[in-house]
Amino acid sequence: MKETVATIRKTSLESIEKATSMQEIEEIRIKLLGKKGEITELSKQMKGLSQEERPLFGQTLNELRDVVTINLETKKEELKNIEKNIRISKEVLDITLPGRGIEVGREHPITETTTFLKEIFLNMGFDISEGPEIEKTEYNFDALNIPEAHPSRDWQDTFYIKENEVLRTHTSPVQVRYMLENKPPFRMICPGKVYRSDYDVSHTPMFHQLEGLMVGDNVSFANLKAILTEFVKKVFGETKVRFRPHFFPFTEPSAEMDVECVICKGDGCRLCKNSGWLEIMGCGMVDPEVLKAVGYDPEEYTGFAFGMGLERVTMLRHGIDDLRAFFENDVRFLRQFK
Ligand code: 2NL
Repeated sequence: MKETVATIRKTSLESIEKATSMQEIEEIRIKLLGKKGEITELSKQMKGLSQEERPLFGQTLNELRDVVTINLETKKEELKNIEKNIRISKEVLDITLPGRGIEVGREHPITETTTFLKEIFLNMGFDISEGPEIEKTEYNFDALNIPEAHPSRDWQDTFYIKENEVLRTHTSPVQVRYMLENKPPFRMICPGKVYRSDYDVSHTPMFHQLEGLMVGDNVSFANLKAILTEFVKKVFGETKVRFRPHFFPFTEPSAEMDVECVICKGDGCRLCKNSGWLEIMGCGMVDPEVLKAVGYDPEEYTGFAFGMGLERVTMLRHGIDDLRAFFENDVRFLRQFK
């Protein structure tokens, strides 16, 4: 028995020493200490020994088990280290390779125009307000004197969320909210995204507007002309403007404002359809019905309002002739604007 132990000890320590892989180590462990391993089988022979022989044999077996276990663990660590070193030596990092370029985005021209226009109005004392893109029909239509049967209310033109909830079709409801929350006198603008169910070469279902509103106790059409003319000068430089009569449900009187064509300077070209003029925005004196709807007394206060499409203003500023370019986000297009 003693000899068997000594032989197992000798051969197992030798085979552990010779092992060259983790798999080999595991195989040796099973061969010795597994369910049917040599050492396990030896311990089963304890039963056949006398009371006096047992303790010594037990001790010898425990020692054998300990020495084998320790040697297995030590070898395992050794092999792990070797494997790690091999892995690391294969990991070559070529620090002379050029780095991958990081693509840098560009500010969208619509954003740039919005910031530019906001700055102009801020300098003229206007407050800036924003509101939700999902609006009550009450604020989007009713408060703005838009009749129940007006075509713009039709589900074919407006994205309805519920019977009385829409994606705002203009930024005007922001102004309604502003009037409900503030007392005149004030002047404010509201830029933002608006939605209409319309999609062709010159219309996208989402586009951007900037509207403005000034209310006080003596706000006149002369004030409207002065402010808007000054604004247009800041955007397009010294240029002729004109106001043409128009109709909007929420202003009375109403007008459309034109600037001299930025391309032909009034001579007539393709852009201005030979008229020499470009429409830049709609405007007018706030209709008394709108003032009443937000609880203002039209005898006490008057106001003017205006609205413009930011895509259109951006196209005129940069000579872009296709609206769709704004929504494709082709970096080659965006890179042209510094
Ligand atoms: C256009 C015309 C306009 C307004 C918007 C407005 C808002 C309130 C009251 C009265 Cl709360 N008016 N906004 C007025 C006139 C014209 O926009 O062609 N926009 C692209």
